[in-house]
Amino acid sequence: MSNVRKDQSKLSPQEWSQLIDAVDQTHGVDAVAPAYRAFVALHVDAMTTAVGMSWEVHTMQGMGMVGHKFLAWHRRYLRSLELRLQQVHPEVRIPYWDWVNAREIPAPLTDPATLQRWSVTRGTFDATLLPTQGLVDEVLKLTPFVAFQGHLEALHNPVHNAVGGDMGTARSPNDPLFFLHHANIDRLWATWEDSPQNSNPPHATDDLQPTGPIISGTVSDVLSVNTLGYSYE
Ligand SMILES: [Cu+2]
Repeated sequence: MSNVRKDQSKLSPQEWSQLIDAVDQTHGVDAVAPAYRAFVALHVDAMTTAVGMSWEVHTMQGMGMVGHKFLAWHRRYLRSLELRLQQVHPEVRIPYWDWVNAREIPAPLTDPATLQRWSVTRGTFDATLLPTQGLVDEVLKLTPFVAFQGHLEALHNPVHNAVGGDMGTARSPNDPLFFLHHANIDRLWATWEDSPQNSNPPHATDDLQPTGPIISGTVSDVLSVNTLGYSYE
């Protein structure tokens, strides 16, 4: 199995340049669908439109919205982007940003020229907002699924705010760092799933929405990363 998502700190310069080039090539006006901007637009819809909120992708306090499908939806969403990037460079994998151990934004994704090409905005990075190992360990012990997912989503939010700019908004995927952050969240879920005492989601038969080139199938279709064709190093 070569579809292994690596820790971003272990990527070779060549792996970084292929990843960045694959993102570049999905940005062009004549990029094959789904283009990068379609991924961004879908996430904006998920957070800002009444229909999008019915997809139950995020928990939004004060709006009565619970992210029943937070983990499942983002797993499908990341995998779709990864498959799209592999149409450009078949060797590309989405690396994960383990912010517990690497408490800076990965250097190749701080290059001003690259960020400008992608129209990415960033705030003032605040590493003190990044979760610690102790917090991650607490969340990994939680069961059943609903408690685990809710706390993992809550733990993931401050990372968005630590980076700021696009990452702190509904269009957070405009910053490709989004995908490295969410790959780490997905990896923690996969780790949790490996424990035999942990239960599956109560919403397993629900469809992931909206059905289209990026999102399809049900929650139960994405409960195994191996079935989806990848794994974590
Ligand atoms: Cu999201």
